[in-house]
Amino acid sequence: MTNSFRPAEGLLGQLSLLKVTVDGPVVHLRLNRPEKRNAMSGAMVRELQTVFSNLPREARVAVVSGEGAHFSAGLDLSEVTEQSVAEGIFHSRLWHAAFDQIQYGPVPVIVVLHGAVVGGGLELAATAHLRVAEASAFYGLPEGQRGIFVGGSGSARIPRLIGVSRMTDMMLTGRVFDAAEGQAAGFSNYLVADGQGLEKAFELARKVAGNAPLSNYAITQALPRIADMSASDGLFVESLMSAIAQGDDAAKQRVRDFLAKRAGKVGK
Ligand code: 1HE
Repeated sequence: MTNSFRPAEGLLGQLSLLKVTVDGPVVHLRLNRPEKRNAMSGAMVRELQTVFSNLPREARVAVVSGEGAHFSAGLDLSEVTEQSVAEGIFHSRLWHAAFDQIQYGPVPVIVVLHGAVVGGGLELAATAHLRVAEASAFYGLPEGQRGIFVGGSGSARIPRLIGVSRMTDMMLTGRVFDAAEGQAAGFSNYLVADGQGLEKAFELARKVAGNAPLSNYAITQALPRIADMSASDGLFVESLMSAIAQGDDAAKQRVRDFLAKRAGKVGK
């Protein structure tokens, strides 16, 4: 699968800070600023928003990775030194809009993590639906050391992965988690050897792309929202979502296939 990717056409093929390639239902985005360790400038965040607002119609899943030795060094610090308070708010809100477009866009997103996954890079990783980490990955939130605070949705999304207590420790003390600690803490769903992350992500992408699109949509859209609701409201939404998913022709066919012994069993 890795070799059959082609450059994206149109707008997505013309971006400068992201390389976008496509293989049928799989869209692969690479953060492409390795000389700055994929530090995320406002322009890069806008390009991410552009991609996830303009995915090809046939896209069913997206894989995000970083070029060079690191996934991302986070916020481009060269852009914040002269920022006013108002500009800081608008800048943070730009990240929120772009990252919402990733989490609540039309397709599941799998991110491949290696080297530094820090600050805004970790906030981006937390926005994806699945995380594959290579052994070189390490996680940090140096905002405390830099005298700033997370501004790319990390305060809402990172505690969902590792809890408020671990995030507080990382921010107050500068504690860094290595890949094994990150896997145990909940940063990654899968931990693989160096150089194996993309292969694992594409294997997962094939499985995800094989699901009914409405089912994937329900999983990525309803689950995180239900987690933010009261149990009573959440269960009501669950009933609606499950009835909508079940009512889809793709679901009916899949259930019929299982009953007729044409579909695989769990774990097979
Ligand atoms: C950068 C950035 C950056 C590197 N903004 N330019 N993030 C941080 O505090 C992380 C800061 N970066 C690092 O700690 C290290 O660069 C790394 C551990 C990620 C990688 O180390 P290394 O030795 O491979 O690279 P380097 O030599 O430190 O950096 C290479 C170049 O990238 C260098 O520029 P050059 O012109 O001297 O070659 C660095 O200045 C540049 N660079 N990281 C700008 N972050 C929405 S709010 C989110 C808040 C945050 O993300 S705060 C965390 C910011």
